[in-house]
Order: sequence, then structure tokens, then C-alpha cells
Amino acid sequence: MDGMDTTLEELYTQYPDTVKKNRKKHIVIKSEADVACPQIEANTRTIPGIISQRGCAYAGCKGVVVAPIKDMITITHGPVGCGYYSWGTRRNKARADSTTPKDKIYSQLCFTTDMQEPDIVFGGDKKLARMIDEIVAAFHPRGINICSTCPIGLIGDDIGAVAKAATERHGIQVLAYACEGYKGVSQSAGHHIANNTIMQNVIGKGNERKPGKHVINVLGEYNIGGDGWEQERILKDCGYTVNCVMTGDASYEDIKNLHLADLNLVQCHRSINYIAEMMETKYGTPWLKVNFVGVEATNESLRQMAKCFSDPELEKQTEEVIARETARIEPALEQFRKICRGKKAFAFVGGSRSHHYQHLLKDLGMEVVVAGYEFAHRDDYEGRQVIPTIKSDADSKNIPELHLKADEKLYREGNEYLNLSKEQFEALKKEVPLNYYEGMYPDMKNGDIMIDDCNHYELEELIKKLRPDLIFTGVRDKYIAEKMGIPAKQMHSYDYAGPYAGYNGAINFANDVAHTLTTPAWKMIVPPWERIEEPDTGKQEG
Ligand code: CFN
Repeated sequence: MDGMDTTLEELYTQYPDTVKKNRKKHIVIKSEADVACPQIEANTRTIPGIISQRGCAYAGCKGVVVAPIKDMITITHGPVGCGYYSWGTRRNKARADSTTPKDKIYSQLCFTTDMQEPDIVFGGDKKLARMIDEIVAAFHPRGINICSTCPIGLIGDDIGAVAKAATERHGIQVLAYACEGYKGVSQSAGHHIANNTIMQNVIGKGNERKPGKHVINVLGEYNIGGDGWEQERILKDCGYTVNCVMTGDASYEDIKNLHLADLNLVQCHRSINYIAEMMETKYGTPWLKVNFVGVEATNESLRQMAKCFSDPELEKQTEEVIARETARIEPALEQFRKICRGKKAFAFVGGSRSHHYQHLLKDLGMEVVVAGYEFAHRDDYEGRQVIPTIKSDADSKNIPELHLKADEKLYREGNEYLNLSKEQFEALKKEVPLNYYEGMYPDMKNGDIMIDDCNHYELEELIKKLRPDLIFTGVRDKYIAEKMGIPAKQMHSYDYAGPYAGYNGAINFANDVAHTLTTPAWKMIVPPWERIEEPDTGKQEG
């Protein structure tokens, strides 16, 4: 603990006083003596001038939630760069299926109004309307999304009116998302805007429930590198009908029928909790927080799910899948563990992955010593625990919906840490089948560091001081680590690999991590600023 305190104090010394005061609130050291997580400041504005890894509201709305809907065309209403640079980088995979033929999949294409100076001066709404007409004539999509970028909000184009008129003109849904980049402090605001618009306009419009005894949705799963497909495979094996993986490989049609499922699973809480909660209120659909990253986490999530339905057959089938899959992958994992065990990692990813990967790294015997998110909220860091008084409620045990609902209520009310020792809490967790989830902090060890919105400078300092074996990063900070001779894995697109979720994903991940750790390249790197014998001629090396 003391060591980490000193490390952080040294890091703060470079900061002006006001910055130091601010950044200290975003960094905590894990102490196992406290059951409660110390308050961490999160989801607040990044200090101007600091090199943050965050994105914008447009990124969260368009890039994350909306664009993966495969049979809708998403228009970026703004200058060409916003559309171009958000095109095809996220690897949210889509494929044709029985309801969506190949020529109705547009998620790999880029559509933008390419606003020019005259459009900014005189308004871009006519151009946008024209573009919609062209799109309808050329593609006949099932629906269209319009996502605004910064200048649109500044010039005041009424995209809602354009969307409404286009809906009437063409008889397909055209939705407007006022997700200008400057709204909010990060992409998190964009998730919320997307959730609200989809909830208000799409969910509930369908009336076709997919056949099956237990119909479920997987919310907050974007099928990066095929993660959603691996989850679907496992869920089908257990006996579920997957109505929709949202929004990774989701179709507009499936989202219209979202309310007809029995249970919503929430994989990424950060980006989709709004829809899960609104659906619970509006349709009474219970939701369960799951994590399909990591073997133990997957097994635990499947067990929790099975408990939501009073069906012994489902529980039996679930246990069979767990036993079969775990036995299949264990020997391979054990080989990789020999390389990975005891290695130290940092994890700074988005708004939920750092926590998901804490589990998978644990499966491999690795430790995450510094972790954080770019834009998560306090609950993602602190975790939530539940009060187990549900056990005294006999009724709720026999009625699955009620059971889950009651859990849910407790889960909310229990959103404060209880005055329980760690052992007491662990014991209760085993006993009570509750809808709880842990956040990043409860899964850390004494002396580990948790950082919100970690910036370039802080990352460099922490690397110098703690020399991790591997860093899980974002798109830009990856190169900070690599230039310092530390292998990095970019965990947004998996460096073009994957899937990493579920059982097959665990093997892929272990394989990639073991290769990364053992590649000799990192030890051979001498960064240019350390090559003192050769003067820098300014020439590029070939
Ligand atoms: S796929 Fe998700 S899992 S949706 Fe979110 S919070 Fe981003 S695009 Mo990058 S990898 Fe990342 Fe999460 Fe949820 Fe991805 S950790 S930053 S906005 N994210």
C-alpha cells in the first residue's frame, strides 16, 4: 500500500495544484480492509489539454449502438471526416440469416452528407432529405438512422423534422439522433441518446415472438470479432432461443420484437442499461447482468440465468454444457497457463471490458495490477451488492418472474456496500441466487490501483514504475506501451483477432496472450531516444 501511495505521489508532482486536486479524485488504491469502495470520481469532464483516450457522444451513439444494426442504413450528418473515421473500425460483425439476406446488410458501408461550407452557412437539411431519397431509391433499406455530428447542433438543422417528413414520404422508419459530439463528457452520453431513441421508436413495434420455451435477448453485446456468435452458440446449446443480440448482428426486425422475450441479459451494462431498465418498467421484462468473458464468469452467468426460469430440464442442460465445454477447453488452457501464470497486466478499456477481462485473466493465472475505464460511471467501478433478505420471501422463490423482480429491487436498494466482512459476503453470494454483479473494485487485490480516464502521462509514469508484462489498451494508448517495450493488446477490436468471449474465445485469447508474452521482439526494441551512439539525422529508417 505504502509503495503505491509513494508511486502516486511521485506521479502527481508534475501536475499543477488544481490538476493534482482533480486527478487525485479519479485514482484509488484498493484496500482489502475496506469493504466499501472509496468514492471515485467518474463520468466528469476531462481537463482540457490532458491527452485522454475518450471518444465523443457521436462515437457512442453512432459507432457503438446504432451502426451495427445490420439492415438499417446509418447516415452521418456532418463533415466527411466524422463518417470516414468512424467507418469500419469497430469490427462489429454481421452476417445474413433467414430474415436478413446479404443485400439487406449495410453495416459495412459508410454514408455521410459530407457537409460543406455553403451547407453550414445555409443549412444542411435539404441535402440530408435529398440523401435519404437517394438511399431509398438505391438500396430500399428497412430503416434509416440519422446521426448528427458537432456542426449540425451549432447550425440548428432540424433533423427530427427531416426524419419525420422522410418517414411519411417513404413509408419506412427514419430515426433522428441528436448525438453531436460535444454532448456530454464522453461516448457515454451517446449510448444514452441511442438507447432513448430506439426504446421510444423501435422496441415494441413488432408482434412476432420467436418459437421456443425460453426466449432471451442479449443486450449490450456488439459482436466484436464474433463474440456474439460464440455466446449464441452456447446459449442455444443450453436450450434458449436467442431473439436478438443487440446491437451486434442485430436486425431492425428483431429489435422491434425485443419486448417479446422472457429475459434480457446485459453483457455491457455501461452502454445498454438504459434500455434494460426502461423495458423492465414498460414491459416488465426482467434483466440479468451477465459476463461471458472468462470461463468461470461464463459458467456462473449460465447458472444464474437458469435460476431465472423454474425449469429443472434447463438447469440440467446448462450443467451438461458447462461440464462438456469446460472439459473440452481445460487441457489447452492449462498449456497457456504455464506461460501466463503470475504475469502482471494493466487494463484500460472503454466502459466495461476492463472488468470483464479481469475475470479471463484470472482464469489464466494473471493479475491485473492497474485497471481503469475511459468513460465508465461510478457503479461500474464500485460494483453493487445485494441484501439477501429475499430468502425470507417464500413466494418469490416459486415464481420466477417475481423472484427476479424482487432480486432486482433488492439489487437497487442494496446499491450501497453493506457492512459485511469479505468472508460473510462471499458466503452469502454462494447461498443466494441473486441478480448481483461485481464491479472492478471488488475484483481487485490489496494495493492495486484503479484509475478513471487515465491519460497519456499517467500511463507512461505507471509503466515506468511498475513495468507490467502486458497492457490492455485502447486504439491510441497501445502505441505508448509498445514504444516503451511493453506488449499491448488493443481490446476494442482485439487487434483483428477474436472471438474472445465464451469458451472458444477463452482459448483464442489465451493463445494470443501467450504469443504476445513470448514474442522476443519486445526485448529487442531500443527506442530511438535511447540510441545514444547514433546521432539522430532526422531520416526515417527503412
Ligand atoms: S464493444 Fe463495448 S463493451 S459498448 Fe462500449 S463500454 Fe466501446 S467500442 Mo471500444 S471496446 Fe469498449 Fe465497452 Fe460496452 Fe467497445 S469497453 S470502448 S463504448 N465498448
